[in-house]
Amino acid sequence: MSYVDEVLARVKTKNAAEPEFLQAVDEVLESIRPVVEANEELYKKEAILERITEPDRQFKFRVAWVDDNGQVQVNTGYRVQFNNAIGPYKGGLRLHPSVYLGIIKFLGFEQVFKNSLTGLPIGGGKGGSDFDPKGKSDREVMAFCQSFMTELSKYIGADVDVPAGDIGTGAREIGYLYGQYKRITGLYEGVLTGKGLSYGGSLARTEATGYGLLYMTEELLKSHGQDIAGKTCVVSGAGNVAIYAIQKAHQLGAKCVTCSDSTGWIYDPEGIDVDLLKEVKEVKRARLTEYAAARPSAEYHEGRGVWSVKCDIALPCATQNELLIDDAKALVANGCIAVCEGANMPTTLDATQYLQQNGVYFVPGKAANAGGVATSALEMSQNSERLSWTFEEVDAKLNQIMVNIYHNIDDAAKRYGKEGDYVAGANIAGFEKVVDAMLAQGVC
Ligand code: NDP
Ligand code: 2IT
Repeated sequence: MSYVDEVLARVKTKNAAEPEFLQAVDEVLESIRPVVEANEELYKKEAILERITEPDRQFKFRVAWVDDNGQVQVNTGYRVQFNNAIGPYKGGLRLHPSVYLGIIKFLGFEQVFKNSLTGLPIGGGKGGSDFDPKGKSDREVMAFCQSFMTELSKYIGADVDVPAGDIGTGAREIGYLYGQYKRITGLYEGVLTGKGLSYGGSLARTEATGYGLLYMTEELLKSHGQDIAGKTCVVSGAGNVAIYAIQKAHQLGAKCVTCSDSTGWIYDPEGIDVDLLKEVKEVKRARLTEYAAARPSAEYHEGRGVWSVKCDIALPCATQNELLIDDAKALVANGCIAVCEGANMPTTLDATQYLQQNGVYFVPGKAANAGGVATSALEMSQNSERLSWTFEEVDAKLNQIMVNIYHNIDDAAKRYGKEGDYVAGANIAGFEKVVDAMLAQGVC
């Protein structure tokens, strides 16, 4: 049995109840096979694959808080510190009822390679809770965040582990978390990113993941002799990533005709009205039915369905495993030429393979959505030097980082005879840097 197969079998036995984590490990280990085969003896002796698939440590804790009726509520909090070979642990906090250890581990594992691809000194981690911010008052969200941070503060620090936003964690939650960290530790330091602009946040961090996704898409198309202007895009999600992906797509001359949330989706043939979407989702925290009610050109549909709309480019920006094999078939049948993932692992393995086999350019989330964490690292730099850069400065760096990532993953794929396979390219390029640092630092 090859070393990759041996470790895959062991990881499957050890983590049998965590299908998302197994899916992420499977994809990475399968696609780095050629690198491992070329270094099999060394990697096996050093147990590189065992070490890279086992988090450095994971915390699981009770989060008790009082709701508006005076009732005590209990949630579970998590922080998985996956790998800090190339820098302090870095990764978001997800607040969603579906959160359990397997989700946080899959996200933390992906983050290791993503953060490596940014070219910046950040290791991989992830955290969150099964708390659902939906329908909660601001006071309830604050009570949860304060209780969550009271425990989390023991494990993080500006040079140790720097959390940020993810699903359900936006500017409001980061503010409450930061306030509590400061209160407990007395430290005014860059321990979180995605902070408000009045207390150490970076300009362009809010926009960064969506903008970065479009900078990647633009470079991908350019490298294949195509122009993003004039293209029709379908987008899923209606949160932070989706909103700013749509905004940048429109600035680049493309048209996004869909978005979605957890209950339904919008088809708007005139192009999504970003200001209205922001009002509905960021300000009112309402359903997409409100978007449709305010916009005569928009149709609202219950359930899922954005991938059935004819498009040139698909941008999944909601959550994991939201683009399935039948969706991939519909995209191919409708002439889609590119899928770039704004979310983490939104496309299932069989759907990914189908898209690639049918000539669709496919850029995985760990490369395509890396602009968010890259800009978080830029926020850390600004906090360290106690300065803040202009929007244009940060945006220009973000653009350059995304262009560099595209060429790095393209080159890595070519080096191993897998031209155009950006999944392999991203995993190989991300892996190489982390392994180099692990080997240099000895057994740990
Ligand atoms: P938000 O919470 O801002 O938005 C998430 C969106 O996806 C919402 O519209 C939500 O619908 C929808 N959604 C969430 N879960 C589901 C579900 N189970 N089924 C259907 N729809 C769902 O999160 P973000 O935009 O920040 O994150 C979106 C994705 O991007 C995630 O995969 C995240 O990990 C990834 N990501 C985020 C980064 C960031 O900087 N924020 C960086 C890189 C990746 P509803 O409004 O109904 O809740
Ligand atoms: O998945 C991700 O990269 C994020 N949620 C952003 C993490 C960060 O630290 O900015």
